[in-house]
Amino acid sequence: MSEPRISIEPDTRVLVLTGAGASADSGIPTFRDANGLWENHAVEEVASPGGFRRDPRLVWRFYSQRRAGVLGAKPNAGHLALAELEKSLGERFLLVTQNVDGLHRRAGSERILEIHGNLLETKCWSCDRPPFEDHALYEDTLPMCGECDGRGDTGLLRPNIVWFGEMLDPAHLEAIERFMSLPGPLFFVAIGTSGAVWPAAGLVDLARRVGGRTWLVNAEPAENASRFESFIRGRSAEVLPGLFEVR
Ligand code: BV8
Repeated sequence: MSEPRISIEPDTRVLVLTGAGASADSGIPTFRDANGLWENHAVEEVASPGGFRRDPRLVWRFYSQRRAGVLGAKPNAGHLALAELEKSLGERFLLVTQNVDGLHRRAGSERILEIHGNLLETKCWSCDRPPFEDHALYEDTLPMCGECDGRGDTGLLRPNIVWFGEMLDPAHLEAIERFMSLPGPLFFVAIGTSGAVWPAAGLVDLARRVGGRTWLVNAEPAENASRFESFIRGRSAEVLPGLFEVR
């Protein structure tokens, strides 16, 4: 059976949304795998502002463990294929990732929105100093800002991650809307995502509203597969390298 291919004409824009499945072939556990992250830690404990307030040490141990995992991981063939596609399409391409592992950037992707943040960045909980690159592991010490007096709060540093219950960066959402609403045909390709987390899970509906064609590439049928026009079953590292045909 010939591989399903997505042929991209010269007037077509492509928006790709990736989820944890796109990094699975780099050894990063997905959220819904049997030993996924949800299993080891209750979400509300570690990926929410309340969890950080309650137990910042636990949260920093959880993110330090994941930061170490990412530092030891390498981009896979799927990440590299998307970086190649960006080179061929230029401004007609936009990558929106839910992943916080930084592997798309390491694969060479530049037209990228990390809508849930980045594990390798840290920011201050109390002041609005810009997030900074940080590979340090905080296993038992709690990192303090040092640039602010805590403004009556803790002055603790925190991972530059969008937690559950926190707003996404409005600039990211505006950039996505703008890209989707440009004139001409739009292709929306979601890769390795179960579509369980909002507002990322709603992007397929936005793509359809503007008349875009939609594909889901996933290792197994996901709960959200029915919202896509086409479903391509497979592992991203195997499927992506031969999937796109740029005309
Ligand atoms: C927001 C950073 C407005 C954290 C993440 C109650 C109170 C507050 C909010 C809510 C609420 N109820 C609902 C909400 C909204 C909430 C939400 O969606 N909750 C869900 C659980 C129902 N969303 C939010 O809170 C968002 N903010 O709404 O703000 C607001 C504000 C206040 C109050 C109300 C509303 C913020 C969401 C961002 C959360 N942060 N990440 C961290 O990483 O530690 S989300 C996190 O989970 C990941 O980033 C990722 O996005 C998500 C997991 O999803 P996937 O990436 O899809 O991964 P998953 O494992 O599910 O699926 C992988 C798929 O890949 C599988 O289908 C598998 O089959 C497949 N696969 C596996 N291997 C491969 C493969 N496919 C291909 N190849 C392979 N090799």
